[in-house]
Amino acid sequence: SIEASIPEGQRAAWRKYSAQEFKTKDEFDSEVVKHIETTLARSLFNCDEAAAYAGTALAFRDRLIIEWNRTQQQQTAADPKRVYYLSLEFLMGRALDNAMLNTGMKNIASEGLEDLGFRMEDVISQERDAALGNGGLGRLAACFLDSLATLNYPAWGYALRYRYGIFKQEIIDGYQVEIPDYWLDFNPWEFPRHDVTVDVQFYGNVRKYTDGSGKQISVWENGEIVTAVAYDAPIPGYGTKTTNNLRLWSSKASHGEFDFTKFNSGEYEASVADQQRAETISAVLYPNDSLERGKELRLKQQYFWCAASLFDIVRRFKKSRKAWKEFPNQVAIQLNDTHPTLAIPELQRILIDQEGLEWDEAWSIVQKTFGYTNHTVLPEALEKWSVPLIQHLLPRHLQIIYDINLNFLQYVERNFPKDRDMLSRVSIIEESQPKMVRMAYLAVIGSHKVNGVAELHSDLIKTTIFKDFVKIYGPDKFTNVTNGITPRRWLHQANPRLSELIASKLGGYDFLRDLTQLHKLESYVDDKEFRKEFQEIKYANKVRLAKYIKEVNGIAVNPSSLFDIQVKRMHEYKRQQLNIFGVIHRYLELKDMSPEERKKVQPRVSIFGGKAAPGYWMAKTVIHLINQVSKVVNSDKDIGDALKVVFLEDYNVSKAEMITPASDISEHISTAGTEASGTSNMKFVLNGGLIIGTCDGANIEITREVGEDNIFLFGNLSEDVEDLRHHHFYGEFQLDPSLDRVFKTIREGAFGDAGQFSALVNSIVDHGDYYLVSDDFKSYLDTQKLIDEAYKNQEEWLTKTITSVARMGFFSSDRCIDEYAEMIWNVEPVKVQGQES
Ligand code: T68
Repeated sequence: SIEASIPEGQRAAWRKYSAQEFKTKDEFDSEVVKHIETTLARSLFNCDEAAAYAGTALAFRDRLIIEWNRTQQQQTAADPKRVYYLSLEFLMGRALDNAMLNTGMKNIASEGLEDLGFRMEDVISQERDAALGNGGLGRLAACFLDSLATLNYPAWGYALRYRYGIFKQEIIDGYQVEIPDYWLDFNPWEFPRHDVTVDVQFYGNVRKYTDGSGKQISVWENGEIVTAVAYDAPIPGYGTKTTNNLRLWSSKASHGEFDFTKFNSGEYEASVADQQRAETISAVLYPNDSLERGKELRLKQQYFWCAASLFDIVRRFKKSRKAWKEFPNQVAIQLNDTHPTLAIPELQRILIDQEGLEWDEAWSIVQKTFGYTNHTVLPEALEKWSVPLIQHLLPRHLQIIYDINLNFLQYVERNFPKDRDMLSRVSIIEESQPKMVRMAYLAVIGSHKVNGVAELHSDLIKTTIFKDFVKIYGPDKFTNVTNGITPRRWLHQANPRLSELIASKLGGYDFLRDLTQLHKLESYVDDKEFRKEFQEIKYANKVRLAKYIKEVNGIAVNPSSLFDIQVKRMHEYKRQQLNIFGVIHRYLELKDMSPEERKKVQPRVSIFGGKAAPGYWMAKTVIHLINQVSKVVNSDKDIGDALKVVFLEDYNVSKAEMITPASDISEHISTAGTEASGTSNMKFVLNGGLIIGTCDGANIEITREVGEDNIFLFGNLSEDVEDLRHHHFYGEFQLDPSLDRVFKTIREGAFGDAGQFSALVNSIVDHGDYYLVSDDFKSYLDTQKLIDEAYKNQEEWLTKTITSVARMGFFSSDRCIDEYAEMIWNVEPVKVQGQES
C-alpha cells in the first residue's frame, strides 16, 4: 500500500496530529470561536449573526473535509467503478443545515450556538443559496448527489463554478427585474485546488499526416488555451461517513493573471482583455430553462467543462494502469440532458488522437461509458449547434462528429435499405441553412442507455423525438427512471416537526434512508393524537408562511384559508396563465355574490412564485398580470379574506423549503405531455399537501401511488393534444365562455392597461391556443370547485393528506439512484469506515 512506503515514525506523528472531527458541544464551540477569532479576525464584541454563521460553517466545513479526505483515500484504495454525473446545473441551495443534519450534529451545534448567544434559525438564514441552476433539472442533480453519498456510491459531480448563479428576481411595480447574483464573496463550502488544473483548447486547426506505419494522425493545434481550475465542494451523505465530491471548474487565462509579454510591451488593455475573455467562460449561468439560443459563449462553456472533466476522469483512470478496454468497467458518465454531449466526441478524440486507439475500439469504449438522460420533448428546448460555429470553435470535434455520423448512417443504410427517408431523419447533421448538429441524436448514438424522467415521458420520447432510434437500436436502449427527491432536505430539513412526528411513530429516523417505510403511517390514519399533531404541524407551517407574506409582501393572509400554491419557473407550458385566469374567474364570481353568500365560500389564498427567463416576454407578462390581479383583489373591500392573491418574489431552494410544507393544494397543471416529470409535485405531497394536476409527468405515478381519491386530476389527455391543436387551426376555435368573461374583464382594464396583456390573451384567442388553456378551463374550474367542497370536510381532507404521505415512499431519489446504479451504471456502493473502526 501507499502507506507502507512512509517510515513508521512519520506515520505515527501524522496519526497523532491528524485533524479530528469535533464530537461534543464544547469541541464544537471551541472550533467556532477559533474560526471567528482567527479565520475571520473578529471578537466577542463584534460577532454578529453573519460571523456566527461563518464560524459555524467553517467548523462544519472542517469536519466535512476530514470525512471527504477519508472517503477519497478509501475509494482510491478500493478502486471501484465510479459514477461521474455531468450537469451544467446543480441547484444546491444552502449547505449548512444540510451538513448539520447529514452528520447528525445539528442538536449539538444548536446548543453550542445558544451558549454563544445565537439562535440556530437566525444563523442558518444568514447563508446565501448556491443557485447554480435554473429549476428542476438542476435541483434533480443536487438531490442525486445527496442520494449518491447517502447510499455510499463512489460518485463525483462535475459542473462549472459560475461567478453569477441564477439572477435574483425583484418585483418592481409588478414587473420582474433581474439582479445579478454574485454569490462568491464568502463561500466557505468550496476548496480551491490551484494544483488541479487542465488546459483547454479552442479554435485552431487540424493538421493531418500519415505516420511511418501508414496510420492517419490528426493533430489539433494553434488554438487558444484557457485554463480550468478545480474547486471542490464536499457532499456529505446522511448517516454515513461517505462524503463525495462536487468539482466545479473555474476558467482563467492560461498565462496567469495577464499576458506579461503584452504587458511589458505596453499593450496593457490587450493583456487584461485576454484575461477577462478567459474568465468570462465560467462567469454566468445561462438563465434559460427551456430554450436554446445557440450562443457561442454557451458552447464554449459546454466544451470547457466537458474537456476539463474528461481530462480529470481519464487522468484518474490512468493512475490505475489498467488496459483501455477496462475503462467502461471503471467509469460511468451520466449526461444530464444534452448539455454535456460534447463529452462524447471529446472522449473519442482523446482515445484516438492522444492514446492511439483504433476508431472502432475507441467507439465501443465511448458507447459503453455514457448514459443520457432526456428532460424534455419541447422542440424549442432541443439543442442544436450550427456547423460553422462548431467548425470554428472545435474543428477536430466537428470531424469526429462527421465520422460518427458516417459510421452510424452506414449502419442504418445496411439495416433499413428500403427506408430512404430514414437517413435524413436520423442524421446527426440537419441539412438546413446553416447546417445544424442535433445534440440529442449525438447523445443517443454515443450512449448505451437513454432514459426519460417519468413513465409517460419515457414512453413519449420513444414514440416522438426518438422513434426512429427505437427501430434502429431496439427498445432496450431506452428506459425510464422516474425522478425522485431527497427526503433529507425535502422532509427532514424543510419540515422538522413532521419528520419528528413520523419518527416517533416509526421508531426512529430509518425512514429517511428507506422512504418506503412511510407506508406504516397508514395504520395511524385513524389515530386521534397523530391526526391532531399532523394537522397542527400543517397549520404551524401555514402560519410561518403567512408571517413571511406579511413581512415581505405586506399582505395579511388568514392561515385558516385554503393555501393554493404554484411555484416553479414561469412558462407557458406550465400554464400559470390558466391558474391566474381561474383566480380572476373566482374573483368575478365573488363579486357577483351577495355578502351573505360570500361568507359561505371557502376562503382561499392563491400563491405564485417563479422566475421568467429574462428574454421570455410572455412569461414576464404572466408575472405582471398576477401582480396586477393581486393588487386589485387584495384591496377590494368586498372580497376580504375570501380571496387573496400573492406573488412571492425570488423563488429559490431555501424559499421552497419554507413554502412547500405550507400548501393545502399545489398546482401542477401543464398541458398534458409537456412536463417531463416535475419534482415539486412530489415535495408538496410528501409534506401533507394535495395536488390539482393534469395527467402529465410524474402526476400520473403519484396518482397510482396515492390513489385516485387523493388527487384532483383534470384536463385533456396527452393522446388528444395533437388533435385539439389541429382542430384549433383548421376547425372552429370555441373560446370557453367563462374564459371569455375573464378576457373581457382584462380588456376593460380591470387590471390596468389592457394593452399590456393583449399578446397573452391573443395567444389563446387568435393564435391557436397552443397550450390548450381554453380546452381545459372548464374542467379546471370544476375541479377547483370540488377542492373547495372537499376542504370543508377537514377530517376527510386530513385523511387524504396522511394517506398520501404514507404512500409517497416511491419518490425518494434514493430509489432513482439505485435504479440508475443497477440498470445504467453497473456500480456498487463502497462502505467508508470511520476513524474509530
Ligand atoms: C426539468 N427541466 C423538466 N430544464 O422540465 C421537469 N436548463 O419536468 C423535470 O422534472 C426536471 O427537469 C427534472 O427531470 C429543466 O429544469 C432546465 O432547467 C434547462 C433546460 C435547458 C437548459 C437549461
